[in-house]
Amino acid sequence: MRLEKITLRHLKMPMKAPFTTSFGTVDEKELLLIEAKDKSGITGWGETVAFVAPWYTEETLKTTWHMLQDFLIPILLHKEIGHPDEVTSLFAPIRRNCMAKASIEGAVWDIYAQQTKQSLAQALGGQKKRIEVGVSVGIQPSVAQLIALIKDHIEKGYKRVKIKIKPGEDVEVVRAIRAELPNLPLMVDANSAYTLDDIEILQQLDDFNLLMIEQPLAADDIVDHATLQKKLKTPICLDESITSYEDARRAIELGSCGVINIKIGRVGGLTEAKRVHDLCKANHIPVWCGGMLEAGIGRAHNIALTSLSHFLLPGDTAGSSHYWYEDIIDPEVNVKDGYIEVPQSVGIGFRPNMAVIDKLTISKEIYQ
Ligand code: OSB
Ligand code: MG
Repeated sequence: MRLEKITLRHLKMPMKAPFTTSFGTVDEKELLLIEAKDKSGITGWGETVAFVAPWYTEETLKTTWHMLQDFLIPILLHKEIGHPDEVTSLFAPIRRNCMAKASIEGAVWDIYAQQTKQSLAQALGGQKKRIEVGVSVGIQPSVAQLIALIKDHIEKGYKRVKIKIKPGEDVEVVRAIRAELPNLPLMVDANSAYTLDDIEILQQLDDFNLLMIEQPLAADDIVDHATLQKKLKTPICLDESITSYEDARRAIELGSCGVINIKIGRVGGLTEAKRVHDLCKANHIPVWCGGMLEAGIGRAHNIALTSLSHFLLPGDTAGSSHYWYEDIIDPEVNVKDGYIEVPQSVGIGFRPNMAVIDKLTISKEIYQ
């Protein structure tokens, strides 16, 4: 393939409910959509997952735009590409900026899948016809509201619930949930809000039969996570700490985690995500697909990735209507009885809804 025209759109999407973690609140999602056109006329789509502020990782919406415009698009435009894996090598001289890289690499994978007349899931080697879905619930104003929300999600069929914790809103919150829902598949995500000084709090969480504790310690620290994992029965799941295959290899070698959450944007693309998946499979470390409050294009990529065999646990891949009044794809992502059907049509299996996209676009730039 040879990319001849790339359109970047900056979208602002109102969210149905604000999402609060240990580091802040998102109440409106901004994202970039990448529309890449191949010389054969096939169009592929990608989505950036960086937030406006750099609290989850160092990338922001503006840094992803800068990287795309000044480095990544010039590398790919008018270059002959045989297979999407080549994009990872072409981007290798550029350090990190994983979310920027992943967004355009995703569009290349979409084009490749269409050219080879496969679904994106098939192109990645995914076999599953449907995937299990969990839900991530942000920090709520009260424990009563949190429990009501969790019950609502269970009724909708979600297979597991993840809640966000932070110092002061942890053990007692989990205790209150467990008192009412003793058998709920439950996990917690701290987004790096703790240090080893908090070990006693984290050890108390061991008593609640949690599926895992996600990213309790610093994003760049797999050493302290290894120390902590030795003192906990509950598996640690790494999120922020794993930005590549090499990070995953080192974390597994050190014993820093029992589970890894894979996010396409965090590891720099589908090719790298698949490598992390394969490594975890070889090492018997279960993986699941994380979420970044994606709109439909990003969601479609997550679904395709989750069709790979070693995604053994439900992901943060809730349906479109969980986040959006109106999603940017047609049909929208639908969760039924806790499952999403993996589309079998060519490419990502969802059509971009141009009317909604145009309505939400606040600026647009064309590169050719
Ligand atoms: O840590 O997994 C996370 C949302 C924003 C940033 C980081 C995280 C999350 C979530 C929500 O947990 C996942 C989703 O529903 O998309
Ligand atoms: Mg997380």
